[in-house]
Amino acid sequence: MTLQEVAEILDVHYMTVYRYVREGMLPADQINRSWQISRADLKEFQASRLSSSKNKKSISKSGGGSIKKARHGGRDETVWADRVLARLIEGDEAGVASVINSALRSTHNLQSIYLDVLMPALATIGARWEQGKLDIYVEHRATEIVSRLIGQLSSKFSRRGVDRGTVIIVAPEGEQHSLSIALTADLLRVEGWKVMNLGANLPASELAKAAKSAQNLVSVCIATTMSSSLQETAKSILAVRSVSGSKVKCFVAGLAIKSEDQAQELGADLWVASPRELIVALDLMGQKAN
Ligand code: B12
Repeated sequence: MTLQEVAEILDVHYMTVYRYVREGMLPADQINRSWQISRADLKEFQASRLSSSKNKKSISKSGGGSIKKARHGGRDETVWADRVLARLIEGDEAGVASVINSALRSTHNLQSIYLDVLMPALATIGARWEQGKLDIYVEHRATEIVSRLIGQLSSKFSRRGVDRGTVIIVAPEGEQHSLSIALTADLLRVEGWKVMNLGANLPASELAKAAKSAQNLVSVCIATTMSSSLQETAKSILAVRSVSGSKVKCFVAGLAIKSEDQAQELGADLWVASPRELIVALDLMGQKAN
């Protein structure tokens, strides 16, 4: 069964089913681009949910093969992320590039390099800086290294041919975190979307102009890291709606967004907790439209 079919049975949003899969609670196999869930696994999942109020534990398929397949960011990626982290803290740009190139040779794709290697390294740097274990300049230097590196990497993975529609990706006024947008933009381009990356700190009125000018606009994704920017996020969504109506789906993402309810309060159609979820959500939207 597809994520949508399972969502109907469980009476939840399909992104919630996707989250169950990502978190290893519901075994699934990825066939071509779509996730497939067996009826037996769904039955087992439903049974475990019934008893989970008493005993909250996730199910695992005997042998565990499918769960492993459905998960990203395994032990391998952790090792690469640790290597990248060490080089980033040293400010060794050539060293970071060399570790990334080795990781790429060992079957990692761009998505895995960005999300399972670079992103955890950045998160650790952010956490150490927050704990006062790392100087601000080290964090800034690491950010600059990663920005330059993704610029080089993305050109290696550029895709030619007919695009699947335009996706705008942006962070609202007041927000300086643009790296996650750049990473996500690259990953969407690899998936065949035409991406208009508007970067960070964009006023809502300018976003509306961009949305109006975009050809075949499918979706706008607004990334918010700081909770102080949430009001601007809501304004941005309103601005998009004022020029595009409801045909363009508005997604929200980023550390400041914690739930689907919050996303709806902001006026969004959907919350995507990670770039991978955005990719899946756009795929599912495309499948529905066809
Ligand atoms: C780099 C960085 C900066 C750089 C940004 C440069 C740039 N060009 O982007 C600079 C130095 C400018 C900066 C500034 C600040 N930062 Co800062 N920063 C970071 C850092 C180290 C990495 C951010 C990043 O790009 N991560 C990569 C992304 C992809 O990972 P992620 O944020 O965890 O995202 C996950 C989800 O939220 C989601 N997601 C996030 N963005 C998007 C976007 C899309 C489209 C999608 C689909 C999904 C998605 O996907 C990820 C999960 O898969 C983080 C640490 C961290 N945890 O990441 C702190 C961090 C985000 N910063 C933080 C803070 C506090 C600040 C400052 C207030 C510091 C200060 N006192 O000045 C300012 C705020 C400036 C502002 N007004 O925006 C906090 C935020 C805490 C919070 N949410 O309340 C963090 C978490 C550090 C920490 N541990 O305290 N920062």
